[in-house]
Amino acid sequence: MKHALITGVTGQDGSYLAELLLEQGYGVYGIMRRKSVVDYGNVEHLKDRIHFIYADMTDIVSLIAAMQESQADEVYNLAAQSFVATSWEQPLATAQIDALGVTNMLEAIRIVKPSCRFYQASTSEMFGLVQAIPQDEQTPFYPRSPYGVAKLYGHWITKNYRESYNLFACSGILFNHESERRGLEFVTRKITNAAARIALGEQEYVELGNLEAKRDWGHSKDYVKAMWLMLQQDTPDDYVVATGETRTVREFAECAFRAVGIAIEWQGEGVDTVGINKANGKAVVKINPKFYRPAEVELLLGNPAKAEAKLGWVREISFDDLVTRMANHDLELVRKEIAARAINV
Ligand code: NAP
Ligand code: F7E
Repeated sequence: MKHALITGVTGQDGSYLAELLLEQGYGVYGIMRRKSVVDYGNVEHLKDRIHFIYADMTDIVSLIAAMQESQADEVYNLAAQSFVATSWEQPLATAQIDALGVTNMLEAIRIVKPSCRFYQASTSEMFGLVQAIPQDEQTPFYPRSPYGVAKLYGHWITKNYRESYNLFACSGILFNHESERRGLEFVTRKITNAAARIALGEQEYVELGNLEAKRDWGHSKDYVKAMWLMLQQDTPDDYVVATGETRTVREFAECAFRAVGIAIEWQGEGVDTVGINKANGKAVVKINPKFYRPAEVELLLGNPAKAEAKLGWVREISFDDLVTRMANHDLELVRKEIAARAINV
């Protein structure tokens, strides 16, 4: 039985990857941070099937112990402070976790089991102020946030350990991928959750920032397959994983509201933009400049040709399907909240 160690197992991608690896018959080990209240996050449903190890990306001692205990054949380094907006508020913590944390993990592998294969969660945020459209493995990087800068270090140190020590180390340059398990602060889930609440009379409107930012959005379940495929190849390499389609935040909002039965009509411009529910004339989307970023990534559009040709990777979940799944999930969640409240009254 192969052993895999997942850092960030409680997160969105960690949970889908754990499901995939368990299906493949792996022994799955997952790194968890100690919290005052035990919280399995997105892997609550798998908590009896994963071997949890308490560790932290900023503490190499704990990562060495995790390698010793798991004897992992494959490490998937998904742990990160992953919210771009927070990286301006906590630039040092972001760098410690997302940049130096990668070196800590690579050193732990080198010390304990250098034959172990390594996946690094790189990101389209490294392209930032894009130097070409679409972006592929040859596109120069220009990160626009402390998060993007930290991830660029993680990307290059992975490449460096591959070249310096002959480690089987790969980076997946993944474009935005979302799901029913996405954190509520990310724009997609913020919108589907708010749309569901508005449709069920639990909220009046949602406040957003830059509606014109464009993203290449896929589903996390498809993207974790690409991670696994990268570590099954004969040689280590880096790959862009994306859908090849881009849409604005505004388009995502229209689609999400449509999925819960609300048709939106836009009025006004810039900070005065308002999304109106056509059926009753009420504002359901407003702009709050506090959600603007100090430096924005305006347009991301990935070219996944290499991943498709070399890994045989295919995206299975379309954009419309992604939005519908998220919206239906959030409608169900809000209905349950309402029902639970009714029982408690
Ligand atoms: P996520 O849901 O935010 O999960 C992040 C995980 O990292 C959580 O399990 C979190 O644990 C853990 N973590 C944070 N700080 C840690 C630390 N100091 N030590 C140990 N664990 C720590 O992120 P995701 O969307 O699944 O993304 C997975 C990875 O892919 C991240 O590295 C992200 O930067 C990268 N990425 C994501 C996307 C995307 O669109 N989703 C695109 C490209 C790259 P807690 O539960 O304790 O907070
Ligand atoms: O923002 C705009 C915002 O926070 C998307 C992470 O997984 O993908 C993710 O980073 C866009 C930005 O994701 C709001 O300005 C407008 O242009 O959902 P997001 P992100 O920053 O693209 C990359 C690939 C990662 O690697 C990251 O880990 O939406 N936007 N209004 C808003 N964003 C948020 N969060 N909230 C708003 O109200």
